[in-house]
Amino acid sequence: MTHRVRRAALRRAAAVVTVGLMLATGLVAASPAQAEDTDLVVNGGFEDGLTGWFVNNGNATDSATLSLTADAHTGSSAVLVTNRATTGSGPMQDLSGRVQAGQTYALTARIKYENPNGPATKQFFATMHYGAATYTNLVSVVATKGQWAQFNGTFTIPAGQNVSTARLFFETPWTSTPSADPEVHLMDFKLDGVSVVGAAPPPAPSKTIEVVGKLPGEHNPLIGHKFGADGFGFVHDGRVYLYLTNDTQGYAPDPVTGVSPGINYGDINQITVISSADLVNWTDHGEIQVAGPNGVAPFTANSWAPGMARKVVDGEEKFFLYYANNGSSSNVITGDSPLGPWCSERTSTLIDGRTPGAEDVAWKFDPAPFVDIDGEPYLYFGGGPASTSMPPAERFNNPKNLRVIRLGDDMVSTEGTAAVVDAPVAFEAAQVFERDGRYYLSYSSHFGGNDFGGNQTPLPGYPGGGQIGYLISDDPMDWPKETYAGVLFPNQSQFFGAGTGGNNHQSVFEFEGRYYFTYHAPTLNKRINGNTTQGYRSPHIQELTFNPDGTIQQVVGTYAGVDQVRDLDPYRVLEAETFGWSKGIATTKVAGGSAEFGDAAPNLVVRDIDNGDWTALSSVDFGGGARSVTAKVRPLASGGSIQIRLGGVTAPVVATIPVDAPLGEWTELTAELDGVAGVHDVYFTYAGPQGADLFELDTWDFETGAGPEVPVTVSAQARCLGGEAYVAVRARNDHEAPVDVVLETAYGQRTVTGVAPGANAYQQFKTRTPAVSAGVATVRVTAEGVEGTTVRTAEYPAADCGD
Ligand SMILES: [Ca+2]
Ligand SMILES: [Ca+2]
Ligand SMILES: [Ca+2]
Repeated sequence: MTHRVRRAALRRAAAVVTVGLMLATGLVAASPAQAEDTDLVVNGGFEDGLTGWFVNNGNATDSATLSLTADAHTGSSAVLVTNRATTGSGPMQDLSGRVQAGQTYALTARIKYENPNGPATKQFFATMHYGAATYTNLVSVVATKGQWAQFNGTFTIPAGQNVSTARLFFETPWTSTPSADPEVHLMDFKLDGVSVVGAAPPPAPSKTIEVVGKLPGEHNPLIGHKFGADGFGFVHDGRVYLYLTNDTQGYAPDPVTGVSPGINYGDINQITVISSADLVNWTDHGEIQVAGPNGVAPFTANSWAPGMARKVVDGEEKFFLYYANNGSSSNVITGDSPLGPWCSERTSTLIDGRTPGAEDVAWKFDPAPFVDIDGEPYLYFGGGPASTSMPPAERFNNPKNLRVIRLGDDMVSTEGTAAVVDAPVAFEAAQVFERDGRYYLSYSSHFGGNDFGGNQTPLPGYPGGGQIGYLISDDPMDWPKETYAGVLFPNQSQFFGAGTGGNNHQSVFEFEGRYYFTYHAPTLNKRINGNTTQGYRSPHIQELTFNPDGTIQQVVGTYAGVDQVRDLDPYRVLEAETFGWSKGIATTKVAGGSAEFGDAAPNLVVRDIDNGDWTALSSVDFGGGARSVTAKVRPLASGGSIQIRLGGVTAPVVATIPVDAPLGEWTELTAELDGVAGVHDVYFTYAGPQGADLFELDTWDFETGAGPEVPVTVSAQARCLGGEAYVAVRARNDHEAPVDVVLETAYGQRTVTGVAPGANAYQQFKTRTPAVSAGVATVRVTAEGVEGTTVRTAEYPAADCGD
């Protein structure tokens, strides 16, 4: 529904500039139309129990009991309101986000009261509670005792009314001391058939990132379709999991300007999880609803700066996800796997003002667990302003705002007293790893100012503002200032330029014998909005290398990132929400488990697929040859298709999957992939009618079918002729019999039949431009007596033939 509305809105916007075209192509049928009126009340007839309803809680004294009654006006049930404490005590529904200022709505409902000692008639109100304390009576009715009365009226929300919270409830007229005459003011009543009909709610603005946020060939940021900060790397079973503060949660780009208000950490109560077995192709596992009323730990409000640990507790392998409940406390939830499912073993926060040794820590946040090789678990945390009792120079240089405490064997309790981590110029983000029997603690440095004794110059060698420093110790509990070892990463703005400064938060993990350093930088935000960024951060990884004495070589931040540690094996079910690069798509969690990661793991689908959008997998090893690829797809519009290309988004199409199944149903569609062999970047490009939401994608499944192949040697070159760029492609027949060859580039295709053994098929494709960027040519070869097609690719470099 939301989708359809949004599409219609987009079409309306497009109509302004392309009316002529639309008339010419007959698309005018999609002309602007008033959105249809909609009933904005959920379960207004109480046929679905009390879903959507709760007791008005506008004042602390409001209270009542809601239950279902079979004495319904319509259908088989209505709500019965009893034990009313105030005149406002009645059933309420939250209409926030559904009603709009300036709009007129029609309200109907049925109400009945029956108390024998009550008055013969009684007035009731339908009332809206806006924001903190604005109450507006919308419609009233005078009911006759024992009979269903009908609310039937309209109301217009004033144009200037803030409707960011708007809650509808039913009540009796106000009096300050209703308990003086409860039969008149606090009678039980029944309610049924509630409806508020009016303009459909405005669609939520799209959060889809339309730019290519991670450029093909580059490995930072890790993902280009959403944000994520404070990454914590965790290795389990051959995969790297990265847990991230969900910066996308409050991202709300203006539909016209594309600019979002600045990040508001208070909006964030989810943790984003991505994982990879190769450090380039990342799977989006979606968000964990950690905090807030519907969170795993509803007694916390926020979930920032996650940290993850594994431990066998009472013979059971468990996973513990620590997070900051804003600056006030830290907490932990427990998972059966790195992907959940999650539960809370606690009913109050793990680290807070009551934690011994943490009393003086201003911000009891950024919890980073560390389980030593002997199984002893520790938690590092803390940050923020230094104690004002220190002299200014000490507040600046040695603020003593970080802590370490032993965790209980259950991982969800602490033991003993927290010890000070005396990290120079410390601000936040303590994290520990072990290497060769020594412990390394990295942390983020502060930016000076009043919280740290005013602006001062750090002691020689101490970090400047917003850098990552580190300490080396022999004891995970003992961190005097003498363990300080230097700056391991300067501020990210030094590498990524204007708009990328600000805070940082790092982790170090070991994966297959190498050490890696995670950090964040608002580089995707910069690609969307230029140098004026709004604070939305993206995860990055660089390799961490050591000097012979164990100190760390300072990390250089790059868009190139780290090497892909292994090729991707395509011969299994792959989640479509795994990709190395993407453009214009979004993901969403769907019901049911993951085909690749198991029933207990969340499953996502790729959505918001428009003509021209694409996703790509880096370094896929097809080995001796692929036979086919199958997409699990849900068509949303007719005429869509998926093209498979090797090596680039404009490379020749090697296979096409027409998405021509029934709309709205999940279907598996297959295309032949005869002869695609060896290692390639695989691009899935999506095509279909412009302006249509084409389809959703769940999984890919490649089948191997290595058959006999025709031996050929292929090459491609870019060259200049008379100031114009050409792409030349050559295929030599290494087979013992003649072959047919199709040479193809982005600039054309040529078929050469009957190429003799040892001879070449050759074509020079005219680009009709003075310059050509690097690309990939495809060669398809067939021979009599050999089944199928042999497909080979050849890369060519860029050429500039201008001047
Ligand atoms: Ca009913
Ligand atoms: Ca899109
Ligand atoms: Ca999926």
